[in-house]
Amino acid sequence: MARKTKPSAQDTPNPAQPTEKKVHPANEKTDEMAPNREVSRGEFMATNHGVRINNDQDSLKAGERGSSLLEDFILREKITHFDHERIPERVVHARGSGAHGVFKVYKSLSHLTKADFLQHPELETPVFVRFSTVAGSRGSTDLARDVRGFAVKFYTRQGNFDLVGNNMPVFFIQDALKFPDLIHAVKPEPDNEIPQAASAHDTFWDFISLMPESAHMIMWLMSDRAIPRSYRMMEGFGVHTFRFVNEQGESNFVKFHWKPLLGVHSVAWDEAQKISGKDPDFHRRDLWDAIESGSFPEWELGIQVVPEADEHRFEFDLLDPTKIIPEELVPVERVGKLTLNRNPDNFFAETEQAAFHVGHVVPGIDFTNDPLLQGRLFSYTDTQLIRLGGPNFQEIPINRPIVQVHNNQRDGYMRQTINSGKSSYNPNSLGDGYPAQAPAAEGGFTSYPERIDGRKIRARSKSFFDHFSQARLFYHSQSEPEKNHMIDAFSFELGKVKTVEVRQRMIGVLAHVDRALAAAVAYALRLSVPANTGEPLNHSFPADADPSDYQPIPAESPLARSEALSMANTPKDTIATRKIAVLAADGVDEASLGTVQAELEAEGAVVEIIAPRQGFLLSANDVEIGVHHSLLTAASVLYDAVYVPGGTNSVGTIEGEPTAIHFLNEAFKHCKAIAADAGARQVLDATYFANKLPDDNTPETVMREGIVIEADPATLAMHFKAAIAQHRFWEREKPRQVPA
Ligand code: HDE
Repeated sequence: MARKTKPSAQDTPNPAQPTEKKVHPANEKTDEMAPNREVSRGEFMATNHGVRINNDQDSLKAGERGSSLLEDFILREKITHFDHERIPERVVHARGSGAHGVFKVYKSLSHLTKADFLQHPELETPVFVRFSTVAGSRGSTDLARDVRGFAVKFYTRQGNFDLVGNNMPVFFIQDALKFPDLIHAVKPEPDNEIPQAASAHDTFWDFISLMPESAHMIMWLMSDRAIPRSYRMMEGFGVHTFRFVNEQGESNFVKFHWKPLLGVHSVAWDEAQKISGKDPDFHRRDLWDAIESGSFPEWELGIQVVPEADEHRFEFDLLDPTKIIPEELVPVERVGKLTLNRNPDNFFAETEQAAFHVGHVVPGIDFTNDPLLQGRLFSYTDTQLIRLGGPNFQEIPINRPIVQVHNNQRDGYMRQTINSGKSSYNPNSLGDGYPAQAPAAEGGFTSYPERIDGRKIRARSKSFFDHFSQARLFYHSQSEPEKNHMIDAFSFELGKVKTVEVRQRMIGVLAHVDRALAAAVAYALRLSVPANTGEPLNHSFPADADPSDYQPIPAESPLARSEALSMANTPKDTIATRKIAVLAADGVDEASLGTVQAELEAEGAVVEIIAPRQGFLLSANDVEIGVHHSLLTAASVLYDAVYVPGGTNSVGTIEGEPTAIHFLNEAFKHCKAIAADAGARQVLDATYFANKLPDDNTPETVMREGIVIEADPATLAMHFKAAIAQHRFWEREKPRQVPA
């Protein structure tokens, strides 16, 4: 029989492994950068002074075996440029990934703000977004337990607005003065620079245990939010309370949110650690691949608006960055959509050189007196001066606004703008008074005239001293599996702390959040929960202060739970971009594999075939099927679900492959959806979860167990899709007896 050929993985457009850019949408900003874009295809090589190079293989020498000549400007230039290729990495958020996109508001927000980009539903505002981890170096793993940065630069017609947020809505500290301390504590320890990209060490927990204001943030950091499945599946938060100001000069407080349309999902901690070895670029690759394949990541912009008159309505202070406004108290209104649709052309030029600044605001958006925000307003420009090497970093293509800039700032290293004319000062008459100041009606920025009365004082407002009520609210809002993950996370992190006093002190802090939580962590560390002795909890107070003035004030949140705080309540209605592994070998049943694959791909899932060998496999009916990975280059932790198709020979081979059985065991351990053709049941019988296989295929069983065994491929696909959309079956961990 003649062998039919199905295009191999190498020829098939594979959304997860593109060989060439397919989607390249342009926008006003990417067009504006075009003159800086270099494309060398079809061109000759030249030196930086534009002279064509004839020989890029050999340096200039005195004779074939002679010494190199100083005269060789080609060698000197190339080596010199290379020697200077590196710039300092960001002092925090060094590891990141960026993408271009667009933002559109759903309907005009003119009643709240005069910001132009929030007025016109038909207007597409270009954006550049950078996601990041905080603690690790530029080359560290994406899957560290950490906060994620979520920085958005809007290139608006009124100049750039940067919303420099995180994937958690609160922060560790209340005052910018403590930021260097926090970062010194979490970064690798200074004597041996260990550990990389991890908070699980003594200095971090020493600091945290002495700073009870961090309690709320620590709950978020020990939750699964700190190990996202994808940048595309994280929420984003502006953290601070900002101000909207409308055309009439009226101001409202506003909190910014980003809500991912794919829902909020995480991986398991064991999985995260393994991904860090198998593919440390997991999030970077995931973002890149999704955009290349046209599965554009999307978020809705949400706002919580609080009228000025309600500033003191809450039991917490709106200026305190360790507090959220629970969505039950002020609902999040979804007002627009962000779509990322284009990868950068060059990582360094765009992602690495992107300079975000929380102080980049446009008319209609203004600051509040949050002391953390106020400190940030200084830090972001200052840090670019050292990182990007001088005051002209705003002229780098990725940073410059789409509007032309005219002012009297001049010169400095690497100046790009060629300012014409004699006058570079204001007032001037020689330049006819230009550039002119813009009246507010012409878009000139005017600060909100907030009334300020006060004495100059280095102190903290008493309204910032409830450190535990929202930490408690967060913990109590989690599902049982989420609570278990947090207990495990605390036990892991504190278990890595060598100083027992620090562990013990931290248990004491946790006891103020929830005694059961503290007891569970104490049990794992073989410590006990101390009685509340009234010992000072807060060690962060000024030299001459009375320590008792700086201790937390006990308070209760008016809410027992907030649904929005638990990822268990996230929408679970799509399998788009989920990665499904198919374990198959020669002799696979092509028809059933094809049906299931087509059904999954029709809903946007990415299906990859994993076989004992690379290249292709031959189905039972002699069709060549492209292989994406061999069992050697794949790993279960890189997929969301796994399917074993039928076909006697294929099933026999997979059953006899220990790596394939390990793949399934791990997928089970990490609570993923698993499906097998009824003819492949023997493969599942070879796993450690053989005695946990469901007896039936009813939707209730599938939704409880996440395992489908079925003969009819269409029925199998239907149940499997429902299971994949659930993301993970955390309940499987319940006995917490799953072998490693
Ligand atoms: Fe940052 N932060 N930060 N930060 N931050 C930086 O700026 C700083 C804070 C955030 O992808 C730095 O360009 C201070 C909160 C993101 O390029 C630096 C304080 C939030 C990014 C800096 C904070 C953030 C940064 C380092 C306390 C969430 C990455 C490199 C007062 C709302 C942006 C740089 C990117 C980066 C200072 C606290 C978010 C040093 C002083 C709170 C997403 O300027």
